[in-house]
Amino acid sequence: MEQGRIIRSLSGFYDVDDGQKIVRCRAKGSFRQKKITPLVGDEVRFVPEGRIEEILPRRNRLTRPPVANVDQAVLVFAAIYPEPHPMLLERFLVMVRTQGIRPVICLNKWDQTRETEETLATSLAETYRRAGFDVLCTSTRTGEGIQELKERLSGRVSVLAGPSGVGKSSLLNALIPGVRLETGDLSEKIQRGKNTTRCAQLLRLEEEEGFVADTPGFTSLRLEDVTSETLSEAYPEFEPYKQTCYFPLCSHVSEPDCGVRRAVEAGQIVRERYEGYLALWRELKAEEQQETTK
Ligand SMILES: Nc1nc2c(ncn2[C@@H]2O[C@H](COP(=O)(O)OP(=O)(O)O)[C@@H](O)[C@H]2O)c(=O)[nH]1
Ligand SMILES: [Mg+2]
Ligand SMILES: [Zn+2]
Repeated sequence: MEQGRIIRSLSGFYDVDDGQKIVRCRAKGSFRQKKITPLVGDEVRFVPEGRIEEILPRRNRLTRPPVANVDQAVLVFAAIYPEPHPMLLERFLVMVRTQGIRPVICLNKWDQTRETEETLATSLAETYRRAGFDVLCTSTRTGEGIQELKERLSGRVSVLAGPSGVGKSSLLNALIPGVRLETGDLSEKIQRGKNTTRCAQLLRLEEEEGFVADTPGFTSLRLEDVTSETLSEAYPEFEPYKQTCYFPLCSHVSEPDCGVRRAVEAGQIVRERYEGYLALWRELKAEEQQETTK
């Protein structure tokens, strides 16, 4: 049996790269019964006739976009249009942290902003930088930030994620000489919900010795593998203040004498991040209560 990595998934077929060649495979029949779905990024054992026999243990996985075994996730939004979606960003950061994946925030189409003008994108950049995130402002039109993005991708396996139409495929076209990913006209995309990128695929960065996945866009994201009790683990900046909460199992929502809320008031924790935590905590709590009354 041979071993390789799934680099592309297209309606039931998987292209597996063993380092020398790419073999188009189907998944073994029993995967379907066991509800096992191979993902781009999976290390698999396969037979040369084109059948995946086994998926090796995953380091991590995301459901949206569907990938496994990535080091880093670059969440891409457009600066102005389509308008950035702060709670989608927040959800995505939680999912990424929960899976132990390094997050990078990329605000593309920065050419659409003006230096003097405050926009949602400029305030997001400022907020998330203050919260300690790596935030890049890029443009495939002017080339701004492309070199920085290249540096982040170097030597890592990354995935570009985000809504449709923000420029993920365009960024990869700018980054990787010779690839020509299909990009889409925006008005068509928004009006008809068109997704130019239909499949996830992993591309090799030759000089930088990394891999990067282009993925179809998504606009909603369900929180998985996280509960109201574990949510705060996705907020590493809360960590130093948790020890000063009066209640050992403090949820940092309404308990008295909460160290996290004190730190928010004192400006030591970025308020927008805490508000994001609160919104997601309430959502998880409501879901959990529904589960128990079912
Ligand atoms: N103004 C501007 N438009 C861009 C930029 N990057 C991509 N676009 C345009 O945005 C549209 C969507 O791009 P695409 O790469 O298909 O987005 P994807 O759906 O995220 O892969 C296309 O019309 C691109 O030409 C940019 O940096 N600035
Ligand atoms: Mg695309
Ligand atoms: Zn607390």
